[in-house]
Amino acid sequence: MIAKPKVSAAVQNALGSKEPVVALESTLITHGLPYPLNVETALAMEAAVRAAGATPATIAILKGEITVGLTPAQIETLAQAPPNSVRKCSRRDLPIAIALGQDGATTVAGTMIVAAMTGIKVFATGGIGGVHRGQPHDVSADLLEFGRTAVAVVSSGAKSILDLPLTLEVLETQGVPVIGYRTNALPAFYAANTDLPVDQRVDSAAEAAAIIRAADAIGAKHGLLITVPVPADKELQADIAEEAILRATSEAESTGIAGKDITPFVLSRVSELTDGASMAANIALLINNARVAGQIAQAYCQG
Ligand code: PSU
Ligand code: MN
Repeated sequence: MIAKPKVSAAVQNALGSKEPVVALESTLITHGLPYPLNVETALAMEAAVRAAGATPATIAILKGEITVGLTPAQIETLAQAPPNSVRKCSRRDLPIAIALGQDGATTVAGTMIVAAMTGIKVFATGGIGGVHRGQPHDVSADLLEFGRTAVAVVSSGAKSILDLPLTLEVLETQGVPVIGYRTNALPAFYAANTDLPVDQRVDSAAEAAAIIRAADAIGAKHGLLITVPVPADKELQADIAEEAILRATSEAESTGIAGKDITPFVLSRVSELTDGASMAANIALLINNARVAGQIAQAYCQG
């Protein structure tokens, strides 16, 4: 028996009439941002998707049930949940959360899996997981998911707390195209640019949608990464970001923070070290990525 996601009426209707839908993840709500910024940002991302003419589908596991299209009240409940009471669900965690009837927040990998099960092609987030610096064997399950799940993920690259060249290598190995939306260089999450080239620049949602359709047409089983730079007025200067990241990652190492706790720790520590500037950048890029994803989903449906 295949577990059927519980899909909201709005999302079901949109999918049934081939209207654009954008998947949104929930780990950034429970592990990425503090309350109440987390709920405000999640709702602002949904509004940005709607303003672009698409239907948002925020995804989580609620009491063991895969839920697609959370209500604002469900988002609020997740946002207020005490730390560590909601399981961070990547691929390996999904069956555990479902079997035990737990609440789970889906990561990029977890959300890609549920989006694909539901028939949603476009997904917006902040930054994907990648290869951790100094720990080339800590490869986020997000990266491997791109190799086997055909969803287009709109993000500001991989979080710059990571080793970006190694992250690109893992994507390349798996045949995942890295597209730059109005950029030639891979964005670095808090900062708009790196010196790493993307595989292809596109300048419109229509061009991005054409590449997703071509991937469908050749029967591609893998995902696509569409990268969008952080809005210029909220960008964090690369050297300031870098200094805070280096400090936070070395603190994580010396205090023994490991595994799935590294990313949440480093995100919140970098925010403290930059007096909240990194969080302002994170929120701005999340909302902007939701808007661009809405436009791409729209163009995809029109093709
Ligand atoms: N983007 C954000 N904030 C986040 C994340 C993405 O702006 O918190 C989350 C995503 O859910 C992503 C996860 O899958 O961070 C990566 O965690 P890890 O490095 O442990 O795989
Ligand atoms: Mn990891």
